[in-house]
Amino acid sequence: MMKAINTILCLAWVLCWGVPVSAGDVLDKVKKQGYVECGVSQGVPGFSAPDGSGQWRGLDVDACRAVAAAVLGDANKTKFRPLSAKERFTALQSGEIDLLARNTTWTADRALSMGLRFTAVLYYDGQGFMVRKSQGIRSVKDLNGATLCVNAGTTTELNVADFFRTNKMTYKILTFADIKETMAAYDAGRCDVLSADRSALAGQRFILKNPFDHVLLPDTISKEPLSPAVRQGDDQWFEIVQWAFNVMLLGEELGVSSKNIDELKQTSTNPEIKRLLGEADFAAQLTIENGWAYRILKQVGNYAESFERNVGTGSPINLPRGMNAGWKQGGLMYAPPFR
Ligand SMILES: N[C@@H](CCC(=O)N[C@@H](CS)C(=O)NCC(=O)O)C(=O)O
Repeated sequence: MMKAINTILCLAWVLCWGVPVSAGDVLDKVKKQGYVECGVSQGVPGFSAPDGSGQWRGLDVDACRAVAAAVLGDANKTKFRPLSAKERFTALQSGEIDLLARNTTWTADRALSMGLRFTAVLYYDGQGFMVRKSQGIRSVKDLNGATLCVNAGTTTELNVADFFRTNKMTYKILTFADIKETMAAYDAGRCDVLSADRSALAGQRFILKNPFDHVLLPDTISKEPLSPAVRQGDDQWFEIVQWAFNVMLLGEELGVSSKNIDELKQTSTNPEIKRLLGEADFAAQLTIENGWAYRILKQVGNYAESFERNVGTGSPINLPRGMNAGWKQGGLMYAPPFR
């Protein structure tokens, strides 16, 4: 009887949440395969997109590279699997990928009903709207009756429904599985509005035929805390992924960058920096090799370096730090103490 109940429960788990995973499983798998496999987007510049030479780049990509540097000693021991918004959760649930780092919003439903654990917000975002300048639209309140192009399987799609209903506005929505199709439909004039995370729109405009014929409306209609996610059940892997990112934040806060790290390792008397750079870096607790935080900061850099390189004002995406500034600068980026 008990066996039958167990089988049913197990089947229900597998059907709803995928293959069960227990502590240590993912790290063992990653060590055996020799790389960390990360689910990424099909191309969102600044977050995850291949550059001219086919190298994946972006904030999400760096979060993944940090994990590889920590657990395998080399940030390049990564594989990136492009996934549509719809495919991404199944790929994680089934264990096809070790980590999802794909401009994914941390929501209650995804955390509580889908067997996922979000590790740490790597970019605080919100949903925005892009329109053609020639349309003369100034705010979302001018969008009554508009046709919108969005990606299927996203919070974007759900927020549009809430927003238009709440504001008693009518709308038509065209949804596409692939971002390229969404962009092409908007570019071809099949819809009046392109809606997505603001950070994505800032990068996506460069895919349009005439990027500066379009304008991003000032309104933000949602919270989109973007975070990597792992499967529930493997606490050890969760901690590794979470602390790999925390180290990037701590590096910025403590002024440790890929450029000055070797000098600071020799000369710093700051106790937290000394712990971080190898004296007591909790490697044993994470069951990885000592020096993991050093490897992340040396090979990938701190959060400020990653932000500037990928999406900052010095990059084509040109996003200000805003909410994504460190807490000492009045932003939301805050890592627990390293002690
Ligand atoms: N953050 C939102 C939206 C994520 C999303 O998939 N956005 C689209 C529009 S920019 C995208 O990234 N598409 C890229 C792709 O299809 O690979 C979510 O988690 O649902």
